[in-house]
Amino acid sequence: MDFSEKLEKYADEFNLILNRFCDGLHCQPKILADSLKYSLQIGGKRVRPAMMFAAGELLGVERGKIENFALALELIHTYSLIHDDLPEMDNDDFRRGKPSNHKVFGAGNAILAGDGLLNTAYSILLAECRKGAEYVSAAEFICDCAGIYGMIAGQSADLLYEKIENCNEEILGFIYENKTAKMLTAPLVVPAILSGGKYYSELKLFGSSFGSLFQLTDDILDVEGNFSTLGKSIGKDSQEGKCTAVKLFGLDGAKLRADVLYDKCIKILEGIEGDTDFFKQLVHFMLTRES
Ligand code: GRG
Repeated sequence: MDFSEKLEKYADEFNLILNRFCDGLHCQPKILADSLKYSLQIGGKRVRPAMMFAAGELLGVERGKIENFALALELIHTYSLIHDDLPEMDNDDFRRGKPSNHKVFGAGNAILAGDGLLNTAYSILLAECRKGAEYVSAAEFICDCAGIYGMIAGQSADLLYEKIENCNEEILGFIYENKTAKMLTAPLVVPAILSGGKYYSELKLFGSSFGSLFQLTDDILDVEGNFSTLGKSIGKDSQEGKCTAVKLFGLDGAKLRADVLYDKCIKILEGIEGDTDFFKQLVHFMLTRES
């Protein structure tokens, strides 16, 4: 099976879990359930669940042990996209190739949809905590990645440094690490914790480097990408004066840094025993992606 077939297989397996979750959503009023399902089911690459499933296989952790963590993580990721698209944040009318949640349901309902997804993710994680101490540690790790010392801090810095000219490499590193990389480290570290700590440090470091590469290519695609493959508006970073790698280093400088991060990711993977081919190809996909 080649890389894209494997990614699709993981995404299909995850979508079964997600669809089962959506079928069980009967909250009232109906618009609340509709708005949650809309953003969960309009697409998405499902990179985070795929990474968690692949890391589970690498470390010998049963799928059943990680499924609910993958679900909670994708719920948190989807909430962050809904809130990120709001007029007061990134103000994006499109997400995953479709109108953003607030364009369909209005800003008030979009805020509630995001709140609802975050809240439900925490309920799922809390239920996992009943299973034992390592589940508590795994749940805590996800909460830390998503919270005020993680993604929310990164988003806050991202907003703060819009149009502020003294953005520098250190600030950019903080934004990359917190806004993007931590949510891509969680799917690797959760299986590591559940396996009793196998390759914990290596996978954490890999997640951080891979996450930075992910954001770097996102910055590059905002300049060079196109709407039809990306499914969201292009050119918004420079319109909004965001602190990005392209702004700091230029397009070529950003691409050079992406190559350096690619090499770093591969080197970390080479220090891990077992079949890391999926991750090596994922890194290559990220470096060369168009969507
Ligand atoms: C609102 C607290 C809060 C945080 C928002 C996710 C995020 C933080 C901002 C989105 C803007 C952005 C481009 C972030 C970095 C990269 C990223 C997370 C892209 C979207 O993730 P993908 O490509 O999306 O995995 P799909 O749609 O495939 O799930």
